[in-house]
Amino acid sequence: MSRKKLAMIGAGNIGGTLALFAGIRGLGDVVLFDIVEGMPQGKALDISHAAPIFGLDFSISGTNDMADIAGADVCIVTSGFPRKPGMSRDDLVAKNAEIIRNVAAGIKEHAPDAFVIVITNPLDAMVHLMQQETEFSPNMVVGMAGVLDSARYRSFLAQELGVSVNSVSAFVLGGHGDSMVPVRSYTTLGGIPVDLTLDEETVEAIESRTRNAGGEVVALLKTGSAFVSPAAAAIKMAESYLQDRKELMAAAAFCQEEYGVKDMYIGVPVIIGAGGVETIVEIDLNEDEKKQLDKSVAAVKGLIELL
Ligand code: TXD
Repeated sequence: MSRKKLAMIGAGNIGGTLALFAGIRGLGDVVLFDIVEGMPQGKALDISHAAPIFGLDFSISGTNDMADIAGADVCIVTSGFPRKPGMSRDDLVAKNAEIIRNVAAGIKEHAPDAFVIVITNPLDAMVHLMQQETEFSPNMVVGMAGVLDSARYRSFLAQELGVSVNSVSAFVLGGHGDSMVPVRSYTTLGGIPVDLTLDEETVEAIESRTRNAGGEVVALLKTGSAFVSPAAAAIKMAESYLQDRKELMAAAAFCQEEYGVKDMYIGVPVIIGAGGVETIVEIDLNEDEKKQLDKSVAAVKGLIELL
């Protein structure tokens, strides 16, 4: 059985890290595509030199020709530009929308059966646009944000509690922006509700830090945004698809009426398997969480209207 093929559309900070992680996790062969001459080729060559050291058998190539993504099983899209200090994710809309339209046309032509994971910001608007432009079935187009935001929430909680990250279960729903919704009522330390383990003020502070975690990294890096954790999050999603793992995770999925959301992408709990986004899981939210989610949906709607 031939290896799967993953196409990384955009070979920048996240794209290059995606390629490396895909190789380390043995997900399949990798093609790195970018418009910058030579850069994807150079990154692919460098990663191929690491393969013998880690004993990784996969082919990896870089290209400036979109046709080389032909037949990809998974396309992970980071093409676009990251925020600079002081920029909001919304400031990226016009700039990145044009890029996503071009990329969508290429994926539609060369990888019509691919599961498409969009990372480019502003995420919820870009994944919505990707599905519209490719006209792929919505279950085959998903946005990566919730896995990252949930991981940030879990990381801060685990640090505060002094426990293994494996013992903290949490997820963040809604848009990938300041209005994201850490769902405290489902956040537990090994099944123990977080409200029984930490005081209200501490949890509030952690949730606020989670909302701003991307901005915190941008402010420290000054010349770019987070790239290791976003890449890890997208690889987790690709793995669940390629290996039909049917893992539950938070992701930007197309809601037709779920959570009262009509025909748009928003971060919700989903099951990802060989059918792509196989199920959107509806959970009961408390009044405050419902209010926060409605606010987040409105913020995403505003972004989509800018497209
Ligand atoms: O959780 C999330 N979804 C966010 C997403 C987490 C972190 C970063 N987020 C966004 O991902 C960020 O705001 C950007 O919009 C994307 C990619 O971030 P990255 O840090 O990888 O940006 P880079 O290093 O600038 O890489 C972008 C690459 C760059 O090499 C460009 O040359 C390329 O995109 N690019 C293109 N590639 C292909 N096709 C076209 N048209 C194109 N235009 C630019």
